[in-house]
Amino acid sequence: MPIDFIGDIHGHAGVLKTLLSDLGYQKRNQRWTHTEATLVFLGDLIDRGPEQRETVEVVRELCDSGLALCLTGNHEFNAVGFTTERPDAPGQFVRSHTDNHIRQHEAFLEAYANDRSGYDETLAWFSQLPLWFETSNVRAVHACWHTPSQTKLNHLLDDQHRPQNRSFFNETGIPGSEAWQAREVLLNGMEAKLPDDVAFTDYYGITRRRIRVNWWSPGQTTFRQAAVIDETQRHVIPDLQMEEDSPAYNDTLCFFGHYWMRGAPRIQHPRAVCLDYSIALPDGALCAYRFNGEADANQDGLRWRGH
Ligand SMILES: [Mn+2]
Repeated sequence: MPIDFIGDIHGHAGVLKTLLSDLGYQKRNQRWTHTEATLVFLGDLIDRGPEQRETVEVVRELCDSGLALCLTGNHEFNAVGFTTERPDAPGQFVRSHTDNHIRQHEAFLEAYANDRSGYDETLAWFSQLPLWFETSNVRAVHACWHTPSQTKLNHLLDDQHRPQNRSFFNETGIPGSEAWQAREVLLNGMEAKLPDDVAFTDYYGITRRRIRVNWWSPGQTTFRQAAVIDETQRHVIPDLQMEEDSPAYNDTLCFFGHYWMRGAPRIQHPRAVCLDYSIALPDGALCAYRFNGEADANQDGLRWRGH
């Protein structure tokens, strides 16, 4: 049976419903049906967009119908972390309540402002979403497939890669801990620190000392080559040699989201396919891939919808 993978939705329920209809999913008598495919969502259902609660409801209905599985994204982790006190720092939260973090999460909080039990129940659902999906011929994760990080988290997860209990959020919420680093890699992607005394100024004028590492393309040996960044901004990254080359994924076909790709969706690598095409932006798209068991992804498998 084919599997449809769907990238980051960020509160755009209307576009999601259109794409689901394109893919042949129908809601009849309160129940979603499809005769020949199932779904895996790659996480980041919430934040940024206008219909966050509705997005969660649609995805949950599909999961409850037995048609879909939803992975956790960094935004679902952060939603749970926003209410989880840090065991190493009582009174502080795993997702700190800085002005910036509150602003990013405000619309989600607002959507549940008069419904405490709906909010609690949604966070409970988020807190049991799996961190990755794996069969013998396909894989999926929100940001980065990285076996060493998965191994480090295994003792906190059940056999379907779901947090066993709150200890997952406690342990992965201690900044700098081994579990924290492993969770960061899977949900936020790999980063590399520039040499001491080296920094660059990003598009928004923020001084940065780290880059997001492209973990899928081969042949990247400098920070400039390995950075995941809009092509128009690549020149601002120092063209210095990295200590280690970036990983160059070449294993079982893996789908992921997270990276805010721009332009028309395209297969950038036959085994590592990003399905996040920035639906949160006015010219972005919500992107899916219909997987039929092939070893390498092809352009014909991509489906998408814009605003
Ligand atoms: Mn993300």
